[in-house]
Amino acid sequence: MMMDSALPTQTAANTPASKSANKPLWQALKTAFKQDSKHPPLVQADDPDIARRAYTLQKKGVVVVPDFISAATCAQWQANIESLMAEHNVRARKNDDVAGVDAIELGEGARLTIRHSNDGKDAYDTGMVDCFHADKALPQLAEFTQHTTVEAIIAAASGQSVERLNSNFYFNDSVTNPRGAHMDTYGPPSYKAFVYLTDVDTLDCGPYTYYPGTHGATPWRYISMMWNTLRGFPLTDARLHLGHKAKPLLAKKGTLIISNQRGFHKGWPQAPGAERLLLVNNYKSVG
Ligand SMILES: O=C(O)CCC(=O)C(=O)O
Repeated sequence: MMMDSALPTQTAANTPASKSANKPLWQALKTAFKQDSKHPPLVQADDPDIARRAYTLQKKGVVVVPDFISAATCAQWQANIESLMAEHNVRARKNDDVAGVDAIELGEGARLTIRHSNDGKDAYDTGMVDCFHADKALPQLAEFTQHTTVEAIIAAASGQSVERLNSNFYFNDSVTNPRGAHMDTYGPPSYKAFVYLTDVDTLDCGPYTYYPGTHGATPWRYISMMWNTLRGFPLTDARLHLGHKAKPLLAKKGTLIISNQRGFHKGWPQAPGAERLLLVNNYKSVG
């Protein structure tokens, strides 16, 4: 077992944020402002379904597509992930009384991480399992990780082609203290595509939660960044989002959610005993 308390920021949930979160404030504000002064491109797609979804993604920062992956495939992938976790005794290790992140190398860059706590100012996501490059360990996930529709929607919304950086799975079991609202970046947008592999149809399940509209130019981004500097929090935290409504995205397994990670988002706190499993692809625009 490798215990590495120097790894707490290395979850898919916060890696992009942590890279930029410690920039000097003036530089960060300049980066945010440069992005905010750009006009959104025209949505361009021949396929009307893609165009419609891209328009919603561009306008709201998030789009939800039900029945994207069949229930049978979700069940198959869930079984594959469960056996991978069983092989590495993950459910038992989640209860170890240790600090930091427990990391298990799976080869070819795939890595299972179990968050026990964050060593920063707040503890969060205790018990969350985040598997990096899950598709390297489980190639059968390619039907989702390499899905061209997802990339087409993001490209039509952003006016740029996209590159997939990594594909992870998140397994949340009784994560009652998820990370609070945050943006992954205040610079050029990055996107994530999530697919629920279990039904996430009650708040107890801990749905992915988005603040629609916060991906665009909003004064709260700047106020929040200045506030964080004063309080010593990462610049990407979104502790002030007055007037924006959190939208917990309740949905059945197989539902696809694409979100612009410049917008404020978080996981909803789970009830003790609740479980949630999802896949997530992380994309960046490549001009
Ligand atoms: O687990 C969740 O619902 C939130 C995930 C998140 O914040 C992220 O991937 O950036």
